Amino acid sequence: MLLLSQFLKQQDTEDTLVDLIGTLMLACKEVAIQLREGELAGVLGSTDNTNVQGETQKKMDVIANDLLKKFLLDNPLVAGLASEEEDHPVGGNPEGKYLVIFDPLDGSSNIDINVSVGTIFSILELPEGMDPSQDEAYLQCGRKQVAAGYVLYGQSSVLALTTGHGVNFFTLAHTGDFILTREQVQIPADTKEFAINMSNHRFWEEEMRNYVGDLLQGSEGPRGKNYNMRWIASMVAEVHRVLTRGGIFTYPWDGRDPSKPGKLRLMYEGNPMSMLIEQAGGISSTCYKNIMDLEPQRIHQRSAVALGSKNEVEALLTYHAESGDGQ
Ligand code: P6P
Repeated sequence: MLLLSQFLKQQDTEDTLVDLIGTLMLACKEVAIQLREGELAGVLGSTDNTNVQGETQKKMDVIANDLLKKFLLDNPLVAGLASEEEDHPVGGNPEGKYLVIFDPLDGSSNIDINVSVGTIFSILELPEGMDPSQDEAYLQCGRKQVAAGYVLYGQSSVLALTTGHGVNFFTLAHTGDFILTREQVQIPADTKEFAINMSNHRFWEEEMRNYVGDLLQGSEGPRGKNYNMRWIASMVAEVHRVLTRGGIFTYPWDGRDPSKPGKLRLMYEGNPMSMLIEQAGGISSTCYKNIMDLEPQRIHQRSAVALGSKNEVEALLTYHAESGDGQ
C-alpha cells in the first residue's frame, strides 16, 4: 500500500507541492468527517445567505469553505486563495509560492438527499511581483496549473489528482491516510454514455440539439449505437464516472442568460477538471475551444463545458465546426 505522500515523492514531485497537497487533504478529511455525520452533526440544510453566484449557501458549503481556508492559510506556502464561496481572493503569506482556487463543495444541492458531492481544487504558482490579494494574480489560463484534482465524498472518499504526470486515484482509509488505489487512469476513447441536463434542451444552440438528437436516435441514427444517459447534478461525480469508465459530460451554453456562456465556473470547475481529463487522455472543450486555452477575465467567470472520451467529444465538435468561433 502506497500513501499519497510516498507516491508523490516517488514521482519526484517538488517537496513544496507535496506539502501543499498534504494540507489540502487534511482539510478534505475534516469535510468528509462532517459529511459522514450528516444530520447527526446538524450540517444539513441551507443558511439564510446567498453567495456571489446568487446561490443559497448550504450549511456544508460554509463549513467546507471555512475548513479549506483555515488549513490553507495556516500553510506559509499559500500566498492566497480564491473560492466559489468568496467574492474576492483571500491573501495568505505574501512570500508564499502557491495560489489555490477551489469549489469547496461542488454539487451541494445533493447534500440533503445524501448523493455524492466533492471538493475541486486548482493549484497555480504566484506570478513574480503579483499581489495575491488581487484578482489579477489568479487570472491564469488552465495550462498554467501545476496540479489539480478533486475529493469525491461518496460511499468512499476518493482523491483524483494530477500534477501533470497522469491521473491517479487515492482512497481515504479509516486510518486517515489517502492510499493509492488506481494508477495512470486512462479514459476509454469511445463511449455509449452521455450526461447532460435535458431540461435545458430548448435553450441550447442548434448544434447541441442536433448532436443530442442524433444520440437519441440510437443505432438507427448517424451515431450508429445505442446510448445511455446519466445526470447526477454533481460535476465531481460525473467526472469521476468519466475517468473511471468513459463517457461524455456536457453543460453547454444555453440562452437562459446570454450574459453567461454556461453554468459551470472556469477557474474552479472547468480548468481543474480539464487538466484531469486531458491528463487521462480525454478532451475538454467549450465546444469551440479547449477550456485550458481560455484566457480568464474574471475569477467567477463561467464557461460552457464538454468533456470526456476523446472520440465522442471529437464527434460533438464536428457539429460545431461549421458554425465559427461560438462561446
Ligand atoms: P443543474 C452543481 O451546482 C453544479 O455546479 C455541477 O456540479 C453540476 O454538474 C451542475 O451544477 C448541475 O446543474 O442545472 O443540473 O442543477
